[in-house]
Amino acid sequence: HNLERHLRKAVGRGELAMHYQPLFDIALGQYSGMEALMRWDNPELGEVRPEEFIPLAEDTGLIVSIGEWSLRQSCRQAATWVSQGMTLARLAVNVSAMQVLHKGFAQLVSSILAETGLDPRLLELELTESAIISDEGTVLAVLLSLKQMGVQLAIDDFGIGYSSLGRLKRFPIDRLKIDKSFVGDIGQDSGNGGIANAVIALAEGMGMKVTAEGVETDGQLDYLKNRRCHEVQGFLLSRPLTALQIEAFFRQWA
Ligand code: G
Ligand code: G
Ligand code: G
Ligand code: MN
Ligand code: NA
Repeated sequence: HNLERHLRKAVGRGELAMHYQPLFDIALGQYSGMEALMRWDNPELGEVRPEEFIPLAEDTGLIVSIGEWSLRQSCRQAATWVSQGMTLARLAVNVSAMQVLHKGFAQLVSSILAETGLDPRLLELELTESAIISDEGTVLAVLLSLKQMGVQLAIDDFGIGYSSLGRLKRFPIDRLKIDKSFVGDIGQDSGNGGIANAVIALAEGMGMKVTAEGVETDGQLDYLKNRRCHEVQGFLLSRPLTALQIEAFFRQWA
């Protein structure tokens, strides 16, 4: 309850910040975009981990306003970077199921794009499987509006939820992100990459792109490269960076 009280005031008090984790095209060995990740630093509580405050924000409904802040802030930052000549490639932003189902979500995205001037084709929204298992008609209509604007859609943490393959096929999804637990299995006796490999094949079969998250070792990177995974993300390549660190990253690499 204490946490909730603080979280309610976090946006207004400027305690939230966006960090950005670079993504890499495996075949080209090149930067291919970034994922925006929210951070919360409270004067009393210190840094609260997203694993702790995102579920609380979802349970209390606060995710609707906090998520709107996150989307606007990261689109504004990305548009600024583009105007400065940086090769953004792609900005991926996480959205919770409750945000997508909240009335007017597609309109909100459209307004934020218009207001910030970010090219819709540079924006990708990462949905969890819970977003696509909820009321099919409603979600499908929202996703189709987003696709019409040119926004790209990804399913995050793929494989740990309950989405049916039939529904996945009917939805306008561009990309699957292999959950980091399955990437962590690569090179372990348990699992040993079988699920990661299956998700790569599934994406291929459905004509979708595939990104592996949580890549921490050269062995995992080699495995994913050999199996033609398109893109990787993880501490091996880069941790999530502050906006200032991203600018230094661009000066060095892009
Ligand atoms: O960055 P980290 O792995 O700690 O994030 C933990 C979880 O919080 C992830 O599941 C991620 O999708 C979620 N998350 C991070 N930033 C945002 C955000 O801006 N909006 C929403 N809705 N979820 C986020
Ligand atoms: O659920 P989602 O995929 O949005 O969460 C991304 C989270 O994963 C971020 O909070 C980020 O900090 C974390 N992350 C990114 N790369 C790695 C990694 O290589 N290993 C681990 N354990 N976590 C990672
Ligand atoms: O600087 P950092 O610790 O984020 O980078 C870790 C490693 O990730 C680097 O040694 C490099 O091999 C790889 N890397 C980071 N950025 C790029 C990039 O833009 N292009 C390529 N090819 N590799 C990169
Ligand atoms: Mn994500
Ligand atoms: Na997520």
